[in-house]
Amino acid sequence: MFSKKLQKAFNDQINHELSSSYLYLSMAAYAESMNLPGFASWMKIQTSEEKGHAMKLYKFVNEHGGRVELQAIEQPPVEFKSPIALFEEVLKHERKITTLINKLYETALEEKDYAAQVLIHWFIAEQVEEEAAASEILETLKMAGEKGHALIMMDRQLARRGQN
Ligand code: OFO
Repeated sequence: MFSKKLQKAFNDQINHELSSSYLYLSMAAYAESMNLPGFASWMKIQTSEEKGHAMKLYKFVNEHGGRVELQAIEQPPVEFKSPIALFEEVLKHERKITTLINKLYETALEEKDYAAQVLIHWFIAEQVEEEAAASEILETLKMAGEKGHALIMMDRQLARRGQN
């Protein structure tokens, strides 16, 4: 039995994942405006992944006898101060999502919904990867700098995401 409380929490999480997708698309647009095609490509792949996360939850809600109810998506930020600030924002955002996923898991525990718990395990592991990827890029950017040659090299490196 899919409790109303957990169903609402799942619908909220669908919204958070779609909002993430929208945020990364806005970050891609910023990168395009800065002539950083590699950064833009990385963000566009992230956009698709977030949509995939939302759809994983969507599928589960339907299969679990629930009802998907989509909610409004807030306007994401349009401007970012620099490529470093961009990835600081990515890391901050993913940490926020991790907290939300953990809360979703706590609700599934309270509601004794074992199927939901199994699904959320996947998201818990995914968040570890999401935070690690953002943190690694951020640290490299801070070390190498975000100007001239270093920025071009970083842009090329980010362009390789999804190619191997
Ligand atoms: Fe869906 O993991 Fe990022 O936000």
